[in-house]
Order: sequence, then structure tokens, then C-alpha cells
Amino acid sequence: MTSQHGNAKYLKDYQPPHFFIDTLTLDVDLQPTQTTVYARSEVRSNGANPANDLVLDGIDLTLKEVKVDGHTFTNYDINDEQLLLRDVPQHFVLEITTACSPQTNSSLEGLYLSDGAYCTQCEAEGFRKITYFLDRPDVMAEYEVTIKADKAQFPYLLSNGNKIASGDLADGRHFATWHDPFKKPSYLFALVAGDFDVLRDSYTTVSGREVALELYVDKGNLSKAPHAMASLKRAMQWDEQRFNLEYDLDVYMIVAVDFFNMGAMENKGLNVFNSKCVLANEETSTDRDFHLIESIVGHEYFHNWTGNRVTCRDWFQLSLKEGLTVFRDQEFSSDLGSRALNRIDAVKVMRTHQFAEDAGPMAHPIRPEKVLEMNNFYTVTVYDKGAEVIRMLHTLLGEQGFQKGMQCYIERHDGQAVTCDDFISAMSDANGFDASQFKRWYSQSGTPQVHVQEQFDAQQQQYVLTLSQHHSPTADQPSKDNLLIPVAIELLDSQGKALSLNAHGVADNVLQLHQSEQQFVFDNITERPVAVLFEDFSAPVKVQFEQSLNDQLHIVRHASSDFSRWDAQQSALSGCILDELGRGEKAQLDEAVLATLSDLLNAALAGQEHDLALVAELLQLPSFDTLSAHFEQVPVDAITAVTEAFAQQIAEHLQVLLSEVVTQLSDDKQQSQQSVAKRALLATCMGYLARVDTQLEFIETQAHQGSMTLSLAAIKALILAQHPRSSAMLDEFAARWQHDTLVMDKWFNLQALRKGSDSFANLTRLYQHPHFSWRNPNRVRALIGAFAMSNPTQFHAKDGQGYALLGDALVKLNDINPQNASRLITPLLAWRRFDSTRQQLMKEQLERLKVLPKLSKDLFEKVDKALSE
Ligand code: B3K
Ligand code: ZN
Repeated sequence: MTSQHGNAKYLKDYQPPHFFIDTLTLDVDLQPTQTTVYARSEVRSNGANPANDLVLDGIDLTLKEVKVDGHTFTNYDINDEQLLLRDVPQHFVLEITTACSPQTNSSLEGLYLSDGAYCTQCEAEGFRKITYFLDRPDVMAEYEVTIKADKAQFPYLLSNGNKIASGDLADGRHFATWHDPFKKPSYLFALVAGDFDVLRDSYTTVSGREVALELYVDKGNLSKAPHAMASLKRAMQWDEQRFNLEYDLDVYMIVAVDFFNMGAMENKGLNVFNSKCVLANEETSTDRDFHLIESIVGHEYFHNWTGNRVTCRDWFQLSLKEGLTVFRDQEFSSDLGSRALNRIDAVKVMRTHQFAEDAGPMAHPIRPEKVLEMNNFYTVTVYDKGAEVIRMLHTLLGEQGFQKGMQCYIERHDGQAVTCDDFISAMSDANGFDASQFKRWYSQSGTPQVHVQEQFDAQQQQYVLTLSQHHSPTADQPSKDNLLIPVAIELLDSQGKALSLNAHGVADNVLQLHQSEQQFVFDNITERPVAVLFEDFSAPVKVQFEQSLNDQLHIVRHASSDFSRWDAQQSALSGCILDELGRGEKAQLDEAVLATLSDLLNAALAGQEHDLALVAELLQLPSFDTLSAHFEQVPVDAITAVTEAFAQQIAEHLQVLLSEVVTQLSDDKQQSQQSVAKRALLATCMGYLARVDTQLEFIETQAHQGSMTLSLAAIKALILAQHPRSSAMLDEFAARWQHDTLVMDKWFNLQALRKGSDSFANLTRLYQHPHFSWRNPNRVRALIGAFAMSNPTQFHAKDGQGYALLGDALVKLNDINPQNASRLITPLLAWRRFDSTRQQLMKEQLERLKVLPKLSKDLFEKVDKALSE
């Protein structure tokens, strides 16, 4: 590792801090380019691990003064990242005054200005951009924070905890002082100053305490706040009911800001949210937006216990809070809405993004072992695979056992900074569960493969499943061990009825695969059953099972798990696509599949399918990324040719039925689960109908006057079908919504999906659009992110224009916002998985970045890994 980019940190090198800081008093005098921060802390040596020098983290700060026990202190060394105080006492009061410049801070980390409001983002290591500190999560302090700012411009001054004082100052300024009674790590600190509209409400907790709820939004956005507020109240209640966890402060605040690097941040008592993840109303938001907001509001709220009250010892333990909290938010959404649909969503993320991460240069276990830039490890592996690991534990222990484990975990560790091992110990101690093998899921990276063979002996009336596990090396780990893999199963008879498995010694329908190969024998089976394996995606693995198309379609029709019906449908469709790959545009979709799809639509029309959203999912072909996961070298052109051909055949074959659906189902524009499901089906139908130029009037009407969900779906359908009307529809949409930034992001999104040779020029032209801004991550992701991640045909254009477009953007973003750049680079990292021409073109872009004079740590870590052998 070159010194320009600092040194990587290793989990194995963890050392407890030499000093603790028990209290921190901050006085922040806000000015755009000269904010003064006075920090007073009580520092105490860690007797078990003492030292003479105190090394504090600090970046982009101007040091004004240091005092130790009231006296000016000059015995220090300072560099770009640290302040080293020599020979300090073992217990003392430290006072440090620094200055920083929020206005020029475009990294959106530390203290910055978002559209005129001051706000902070400290996770993972942003607090060091505010003051010199022991910026690590195992140093927990009680905070008292005073904020000073111009009163007219910044009437609201907010920080964590409870407001204990406020008043006027000279020169039209004012102040507010906040006290947070709970000790917390610096990454949970937050400060906001601005002028907002406020939606106020309250929640009475299960023990009868009244909590004030406050949602701060930009002026004029109040009509978009109620959904997030309602979501928050549902989350508070759900956590009491399902996890027996109650909120602890007297106030819970959420602030929506426009400039934000991710979705939201769980700062104690003062969440900061990307406005996109809070603001919604019926006119401007899609059903997905409503759903996403509810789940993110829930996620940040659930962190109050899993993350804040019990926090991480070090950043390698990130999944301790993120995997667990994602699991909790998934359960929240599933308890409140459709469990199957939520499961499908989660599994799509795993199969498209997480499996790809495992297959690329950034492969890492859910508890990484080596990190250069921590922000690079807020990944689908840590979050989503982390949640899958928690889910497996839930599957193995059952809900009751899992809750017993949770209770033990919280009782043992409330107020502490702990490790994933501590979590597992609590779970295993509470249940008498031997977790020694299961724990490997935390240290082993990669997507396991499970091979399945079945045998049926009619004479013996015996059905035998032979399962074996296989682990290929990943970029970070050459050798692997066997894991404990829970395999939830169902056996269907020829009528589609589930056989009772309890009689066959299988508790709760879950087989435990822990050796490299195991046989599971089922007796008294009178006919060859059809096996539904990994029901509900009971483990994050790839399954190799030569199941016949007939068996797969039998599952689609009869499995008791709706998720497994979808899963079998995806396997069937993927199988057909892979079989026909060599035939390109001439590929033919199997008649039996087309017949199943017709039956499905007929059943939906006859009211025999209970969930139309599921029908919508069952009608869709697997995505490009899902299909790519089947290959070491992705055959881009073959995949797109065959999927295009199949989509066209489905459209032609089902034209009449699809058309009937759109005439029968009308959208009442309500938010009920049923209306949402109806719209999901209508959207899918339009996708096919646009390809055969059918129901164009319906599609155009939806584009003009439909709900936001259907309006976007209609235009997207036209774009993907490369329909001549798509341009006009896009223009009309922009004219109608140009006053609304968040809606314009959806328009950028659609623009990014355009195909054809002028699509590149179109994109670069949009950089000049009055709504576009390189400094705003939402805009950049809506246009460039969507292009690189969701438009494979153009991104992978053979002449390399797509790669160059992303490369140009990354060069620019490297200076403005390294975190944002580092998220966007993902598709280029997979360069080795493409044909040699594409490899060369992608590699050129990576090499170009590698030699940038001021390459950020964030990009360096990824580019370096991607290019090294
Ligand atoms: N904990 C934050 C993510 C912080 C990302 C820092 N780069 C949001 C969340 O997962 O809830
Ligand atoms: Zn989180």
C-alpha cells in the first residue's frame, strides 16, 4: 500500500484505546467558511493499556489552541490526519479549539452545508472533520453541545438528546444547548442548523412515556412529511411488540436534507435523512418510494437498540449493527406488508449485487479483515448478506429462540461497544446452540454452491437427497471451510400437496448441511416427489440441481411458499435462457413456459391469484445481473439477445391476455396493498404491450395522467421497447414536473435507460440540465448510476463509450465527493468477467483513474484491488 493512501487496518491488530474520553462539551459557532469548534473533554488513561502520548484523529481542521488542565499546551506534533499530544497526564481536562469550513466541504462528511442548512455526517470517520478526537466507536462519551448561529437564517439549532438551554446572543445570533444522557461513540453525533417546516406528533410508549416526534423538512414540503411520520410510529410500535424494545429519549427528530451520500443516518435522537428517503405524497411518489421510506425510517429507528445502545467495538464489526438491523427492517416490512414480495426483493439484491461482489476484487466476509477506507465497506455483503446470516440463525433457532438470544444480547451489552462474537455468544448461550461452525459465516467470504442429487426408489418407497457444498476461492481468500447451511424444504406430491416431513425425522422442514456431502433419506414415499429446496432462500447460496422444467413448473403452480413459486419460475426462465444462449435472436422460449404464463394470467383475471404483485413478479424475466451470476465470463451480447427475444415472444404470445388485464384492472390511485399490487401488474403488462404496440392509448394515458408509479412505468415501457413515442413522453413529463427536484430525478433515471447510439450524447447533454449537479449525489446517481447499473446494453457498448462515460464522471467526482465516486465505480471493477475487447476497454478506465494525481483513498482501494492479480 503506498503511503499516499495511508495504511490498511487489520481486524487482527485491534487494540483497545490507550485513553477514554468520558464527557465531551462542544461549542460550535457556525460560519460558512470559518466555523469555530471548542471541545472540552475529560480524558482518562485506560489503566489496562496505558500510554504517555495521546493521538487524536483530525482531518481538514485548523488548530487554534490546545489546553491541558487549563494551561496552554504546545508539546504536540501535527500532520494531515493526526494530532499527537506528548507526555500527557493519566487523567486530565483537554480543551481544543479548531476551525473548519462547511461551505467548501463537498465530501458531505463531517460538517457541511446542504442547500443553506448546516448538517453533519459522522459515520464512519467523519467526526474527525469536526474536531480532534478519538474517533473510534469503542470510545463512548456523554455529550453536551452548544450551537451558535444567525437567528434569522438558522432558526432551528438541533443536536442529540434533549434541549437544555437556548437564548439570544449579540448581532442577531442565538444559541441552543443539547444534552444527550446516553454515552455514545462519536459517529452518532449530529448537528443541524437551518430553517425548516416542522411536522410534529407524539408517541406514547408501551410503558406510558410520551415521546415528541419532529420531522424537519425544507420550507414548502410539509405535505410530503406525513408518510414518514406514520412510518415512524408504526416502527416504534412494532419494535415494542415483536422485540420488546422501547424508545428511550423524550424526543425523536428526523431532518430531511437534499445533499446526502446515502439513505439516512441513525444519529442518536436526531436522524438525518436523504430527502428522497423521507418525502412522499400521492402525486409525486411511486409505490416503491412509499415502501422504501417506511423501511428506511424503520431501519434507522431500529438502530436505536441495535447500533446505538449496543454499538460496535470497531468498524470490522459493522455487520453487528447493519446485518441485524437490515434483518429487523425486513421483518418489519414483512409483518406489515407482503412477506413473499419482501423476500423476493431481498433475494434479488443478493443475486444481482451481492453474488457479484463475491465474484469480484472487493470480495470480503460480512466481517471484513482488512480495510483501507471504511466507507468502502458499507456493502451489500456487510448489510444484505449480513442480514441473511442473521436470518439463518433465526431459521435454526426459531422465533422464540431468536428472541431469547436477543434479550440476552441486549441485557449483557447495553451501553457497550461489542463484537460479532459477543452477539453469537449471546445467541448460543441463550439457546444452548453450538455455534462453532455457524460462526464461519462471519469470517468466510464467497457464495457457497450446493449441489443436489435426488434418487427415488419406488420399491423401497424411499426418496434420497444427496447434498454437497462447494466453495471456490475468492479474491481475498484462497481456501475455505465447510459451513453450516440450513436447507428448508418441502416435498410436493403429483397433485401438488405437501408431504408431511415430520414423520421422516426432519424437524421444522429444515435440513442441516454441515459436512461436504450428506444424504437425507425419506421413507414411506409412495411416488417420486418434487422437491422445493432452499424454501424462502433459507441460505445465501447458489444451488445446482438438474431439476426438470416440468418439476420447476409444478413448483410454480403448487409450492406453499409464494417465494418458492417465484424462485422456481426464475430457475425455469434462467434455464431456458441458458439453454438457448447460442441461438441469439433466434432463441425460442419453451411452449410449456408460455403456457404456464398464460395460465397465470388467466387465473389472475379470474380472481384466483390472491396477490397480483406476485403475478407481476412471476411474469418477469430474470435481470441481466442475475443471469450474469451464472457465468465466469459474462456473454453480454448473447444474454441481451436471448432475453430480448424471449420478452418479445412473451409479449406476442400473451398479447390478448395482457390487454385484457389492462382493460379490466383500473387504478384507484390508493395506497392499499391491493391497489399497489394492481399497479405492479399493470406496469408489467405495459412493459410487454409496448413491445407489440398494443394498448398504446392506455399506455399514453397512464404516462400523462396516471399515478406516479404508472406514469413512470408507462414511459419506461416505451423506452425499453424503443418506441417512437418515448421521446415525446419524456419531454411532456419534464414539462409537467420541472418544479419538483425529486421527481426530476426519476426523469433522469428514465433518460439513463435510453438505448440507441445517441444515448451517450443525450446523457452528456443532460449534464447541462438546470436540475443536474455534480455536487448532489442524488442527481449523479439518478443519471450516471442508473446508466451504469441498469442499462447493460449501452454501458457495455462494444466501442467502450459507456465505460468512458463512467470514467469521465469518476475523474470529476474523485475531487468533489470520493464516497459518491467510490459507489459508482462498482460495474467497472468486474472487468475481468467480460470478453477480451471489453476487458481492455474497462481496464483502460481503471488505469486512467489509478494515475490521477489526487486519487482518493476510496477509489484507490478499489482500483488497486481490481487491477492487481
Ligand atoms: N449507518 C448509516 C450508514 C453510514 C454510511 C457511512 N458511509 C445508515 C444505516 O445503515 O442505517
Ligand atoms: Zn443501518
